Amino acid sequence: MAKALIIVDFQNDFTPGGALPVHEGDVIAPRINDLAASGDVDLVVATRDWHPANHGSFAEQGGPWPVHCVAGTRGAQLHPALAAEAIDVIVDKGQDPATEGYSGFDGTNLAELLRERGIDEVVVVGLATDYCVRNTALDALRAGLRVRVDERAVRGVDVEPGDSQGALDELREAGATVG
Ligand code: VGL
Ligand code: ZN
Repeated sequence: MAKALIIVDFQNDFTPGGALPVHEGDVIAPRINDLAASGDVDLVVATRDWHPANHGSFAEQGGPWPVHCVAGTRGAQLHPALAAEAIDVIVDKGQDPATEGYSGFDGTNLAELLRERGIDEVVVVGLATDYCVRNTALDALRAGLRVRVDERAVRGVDVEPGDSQGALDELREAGATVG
């Protein structure tokens, strides 16, 4: 069986200077690149938050977030510090205006892709720990995959202090390895 690295939403809008910046969101780039190049993973997937301009999660639509990651914009592009040549497949998510689309499995072919490639274990990294990393890792567990979250390669929004730590605790309780 095989292992995949899932890089969640490492995009310009989630890093300092972006529309919805995660504190120190950019500092995880070298760690992500190391994991992607380690030879320890058989497949590298990068998800992108890829919203229509009228996405329901945007404040102007009554949602909780500023406009971010609008499909095709600079803010939605993968962060330039990510070693693009290491990425095998890009999975766009959050395209349905009516659902949050936090999980890389939500409304995408990610589960099918992993099944086709014989993946039984995933390492989940990226942004943000308390939203899209959390939801993607929980869905991976529900899909029957072994899940490890690389603690050094994630950062969170922490709308409330401790949200990211809470998400990591929740993931551990749900069966993921966090370390
Ligand atoms: C995310 C908030 C809104 C994430 C995406 O990638 O964690 N967070 N959209
Ligand atoms: Zn979003």
